[in-house]
Amino acid sequence: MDLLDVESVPGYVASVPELAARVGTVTDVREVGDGNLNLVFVVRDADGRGLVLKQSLPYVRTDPSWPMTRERSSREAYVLAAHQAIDAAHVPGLLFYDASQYVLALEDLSDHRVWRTVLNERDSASDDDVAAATALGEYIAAVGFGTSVLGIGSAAHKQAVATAINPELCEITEDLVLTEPFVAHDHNVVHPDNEADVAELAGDPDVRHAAGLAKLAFMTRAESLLHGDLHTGSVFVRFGASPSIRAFDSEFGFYGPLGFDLGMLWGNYVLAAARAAAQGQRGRAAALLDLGRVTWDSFESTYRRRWPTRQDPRVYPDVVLEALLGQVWTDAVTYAGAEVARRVIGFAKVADIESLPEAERVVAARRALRAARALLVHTLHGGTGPNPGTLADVAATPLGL
Ligand code: SR1
Ligand code: MG
Repeated sequence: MDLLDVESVPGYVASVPELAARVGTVTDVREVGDGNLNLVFVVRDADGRGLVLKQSLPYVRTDPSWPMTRERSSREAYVLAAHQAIDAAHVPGLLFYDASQYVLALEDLSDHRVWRTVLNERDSASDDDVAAATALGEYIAAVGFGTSVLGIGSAAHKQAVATAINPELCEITEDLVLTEPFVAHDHNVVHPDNEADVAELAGDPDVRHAAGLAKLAFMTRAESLLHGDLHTGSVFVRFGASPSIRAFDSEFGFYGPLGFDLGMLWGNYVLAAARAAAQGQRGRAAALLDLGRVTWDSFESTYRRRWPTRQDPRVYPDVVLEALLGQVWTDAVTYAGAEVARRVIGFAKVADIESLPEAERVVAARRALRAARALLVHTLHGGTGPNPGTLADVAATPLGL
């Protein structure tokens, strides 16, 4: 079989016993993939039973001249299964993985929406977003601790680090997030009125210093099995009577520094805040920055709750926990800055900024880049923590708040 399409999906489902057991004759197929990489189909039978099929393309969807390993599907299946075993409430259910066709069958979350889309539609602060930010702090801590050497012990950790190796997709992050925004590169395209803002960022030697340390940590510090791409577009939300928050699309997952996932999320709160501020929603922008504190607080309390269960506690007294949390915070601040910078400058931009009218877009991009710079150099310049209010403390002024 080659790549799936809406015509071939019903036959494919019928031919795979594990899928045919879950849905009857398929009567409705919609292709809903809107990311950079994959085909995604929502599949239903006449009784309304459904599932999602996600198949990797052998190239970048938004740039077919860029080849991409299809093995990323196996890696996503591995990460998802590992995270599901630890914190099933915060990821989509993995129903089946077809390694021969690079197809993941996933729980149908069609009654959820992508959090970034929801955030971009809002014009006032919402307790629902606080609930989402809380849930994600719990998720990051649960899987961060539960996949670490503290959670599973030395031998299992070493085996997992080897199994989860994801060199091609890590290289994309090393390039797109931790290198290209800070150097001249064809992927870097901004509005002419923002070119001086980019030059200001790239011209700061401390920015490159911070990016270099962050990149080395990303490449060498195998702490926890990360989601690896935890931006607000990788989060499904269902608010209301039966709330549900799920981190999806973990194909960039690998063993890396725990602060990376937290930093990605923080960076996207800053981008949402830059949009709100450019739209004149100052109170809402401040509330979006405060989501950084919310996620940190729930991350920290979840992590602390797990600490007494750590493996081999002989040389891990509580002072080690405090140092560990300090390192996570330091990493997160820097990765947040890198994420903001790359989403404004580089290959994978975000609707938060791009969908603004031109004048507001230029202002939002300028302010976001100033916030990115402040975050990148914050710990180099003596910022100490953990400080749960870092986003508000560091990014508010650059964002004009
Ligand atoms: C070529 S992939 C570009 C970006 O899309 C993914 O969602 C990751 O964020 C990656 O950096
Ligand atoms: Mg993705």
